[in-house]
Amino acid sequence: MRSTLLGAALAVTLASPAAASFQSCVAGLKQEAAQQGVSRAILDRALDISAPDEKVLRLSTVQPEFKTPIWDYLAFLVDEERVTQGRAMMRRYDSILRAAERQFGVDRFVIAAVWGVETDFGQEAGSSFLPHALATLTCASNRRTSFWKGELMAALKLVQRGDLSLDKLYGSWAGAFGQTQFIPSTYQRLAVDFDGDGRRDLVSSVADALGSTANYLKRAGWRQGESWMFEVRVPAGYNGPTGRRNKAPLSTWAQRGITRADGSPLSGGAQAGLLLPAGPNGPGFLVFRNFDAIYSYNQAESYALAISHLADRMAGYPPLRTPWPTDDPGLSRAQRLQLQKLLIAQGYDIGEADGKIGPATREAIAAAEQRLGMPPTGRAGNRIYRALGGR
Ligand SMILES: [Ca+2]
Repeated sequence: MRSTLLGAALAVTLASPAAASFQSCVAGLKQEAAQQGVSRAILDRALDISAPDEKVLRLSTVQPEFKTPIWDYLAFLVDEERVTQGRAMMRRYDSILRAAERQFGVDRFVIAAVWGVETDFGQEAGSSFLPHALATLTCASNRRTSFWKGELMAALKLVQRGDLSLDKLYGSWAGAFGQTQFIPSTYQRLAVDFDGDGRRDLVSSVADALGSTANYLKRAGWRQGESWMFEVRVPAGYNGPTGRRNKAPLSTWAQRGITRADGSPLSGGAQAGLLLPAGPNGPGFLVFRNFDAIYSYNQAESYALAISHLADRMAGYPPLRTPWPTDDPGLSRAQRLQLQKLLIAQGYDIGEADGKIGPATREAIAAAEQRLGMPPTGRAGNRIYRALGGR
């Protein structure tokens, strides 16, 4: 009886219109890839799937319900731990970084900062199997399906070409993978074999990953020897031009009352735009053409700020001079982890402490805030951290 019921349930699942249409879509993708030169042997192993990757579907539809303040974002992406580890990694891979800097003309601190922000220097490259993830997005989502299909084809061709074996194709749900998180089409276009073994392996070869990142930034318009960003001091009540694209010579910014962060004057004709990510009362930054090259890596100013600042910190420059306009600053990764442990110790059920602030942690923070008579923000900030005994 039980087995009959189970069998019936299974038959219903397999025959459901959604499952059938997913399978026929995947069969179509296999055929198309075969026509583009990918072998049947690779395709049978890459796309031996009968149902969508549910986790990928879930992640692809999640709306970020919580807007991260810029000071939180920078506090965990550019914490002392990453700066210290980054300096150690830069010493360890010094000859590779210097070779990439020489060949592509891109500053080695920025190359290393991309590596540090993207995967914590190769430690967190993602766990989704790309062919499954990209077939899911092509066949079972209804947004940008031709884009996802192109990425799937590019990933399969990397294997066909001999750059990578299939078992290296693990990355983010959206297809970015390897030590510096290229999507497959970018990989196909811009990856370089920087260790000279004949294959472009951005998963296992640090040299290939760093060389390819330098090549990417060069192609994105990097100008050798020029600055990318520096912090500035903005006059109180400044309401003049801002924005990455609103560039003007440094001499013009000087006329607008802006100085370097230490108060020394600006001069010269180099073109820069002014960013005030937290308004005129927070830190200000002049950003140059090279900042735009970094921006193109991930199309977000906060991201480019994090890379730029991490590069500066690894090069020995100090933390920002102007504090963020908040009385509740952000937490480092170590503090986030500690905050979760404190919540668990107080009986909040948030699963295991992993340092990642998800919905369960935010709910527990809000409950803890409420219990302590604080406004329930659900945000992992310094105030709740201290209130729970963190230091
Ligand atoms: Ca190689």
